Amino acid sequence: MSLETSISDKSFTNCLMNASGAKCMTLEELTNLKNAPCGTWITKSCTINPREGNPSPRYVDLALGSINSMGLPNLGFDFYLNYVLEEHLDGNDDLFFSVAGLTLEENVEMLHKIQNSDFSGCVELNLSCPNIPGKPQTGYDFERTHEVLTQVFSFYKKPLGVKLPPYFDMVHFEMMAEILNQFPIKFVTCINSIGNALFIDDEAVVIKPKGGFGGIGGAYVKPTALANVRMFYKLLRKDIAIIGCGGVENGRDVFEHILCGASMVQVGTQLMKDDISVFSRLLNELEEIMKLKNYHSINDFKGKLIEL
Ligand code: YRO
Repeated sequence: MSLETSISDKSFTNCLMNASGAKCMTLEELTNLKNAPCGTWITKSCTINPREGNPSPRYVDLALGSINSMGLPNLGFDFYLNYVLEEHLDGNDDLFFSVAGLTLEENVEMLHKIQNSDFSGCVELNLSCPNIPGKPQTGYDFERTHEVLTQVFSFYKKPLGVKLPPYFDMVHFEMMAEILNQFPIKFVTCINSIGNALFIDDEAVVIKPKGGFGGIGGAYVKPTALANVRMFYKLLRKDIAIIGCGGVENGRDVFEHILCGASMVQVGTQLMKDDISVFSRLLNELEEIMKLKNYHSINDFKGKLIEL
């Protein structure tokens, strides 16, 4: 049996990786991911300058998932560029570099530096980055998304994909897919957390920033994540791979993401809950399901969700 999968011109020994933001900010966390049995890993979304992020509590583990308003804490672009360049010197370009500039200009500046570096892995551009004040995040501003991708692909020639927020309206799926299909995008990652949710414990919010509002991950978001994976799998060009993210707690959840069309599956909330041992458990559970169904490879069931 093989769990091998591929994205762009890169192949991975298995379909699992962390979701950006989960245990991937510091060198120690990134080294743990490198040594874990995941197919690859991704760095924390970065900005040019290091950021402390929001005041704590800013991440809370919930029975059915998590809520966060981290505020993009990261060690700054130079740290992550140096990190991926050291991996490159080790002969490894099969990792993902997440970029989340606070403006289009900041994204362009970081991508120019990556373009001019020896890094030849994949960039995941986080479209949940703030946009123009008073406008929705980039991923919810379709015109702005077109403008961002036009600027980016005017000079960026290495493998690049986008991390999308969840969509809930069929016309929004179609509008975003129509835009993405115009660009040489290699993958889309569906989904980022469901934004601006509110969790209450007794009579109080549970995180400090933004009056308690934060992004939801975990079991709460799985049906939305699967719908986004499925719809983009159907609407996007066949050479654009889908990376599934959202609500992966066990091997069955990984299996469902792949059935919907995911080539790779990210683990966020459950990585925070279980730490790095989550990957070996998920791989064992996925292999068990594949054995029962007599599937020998990811391609035996990828995208093959049965519709009635
Ligand atoms: O708060 C974060 O750092 C964060 N949390 C998420 O669940 N998804 C994200 O993409 C980010 C980083 C980007 C942003 C939401 C802070 C603009």
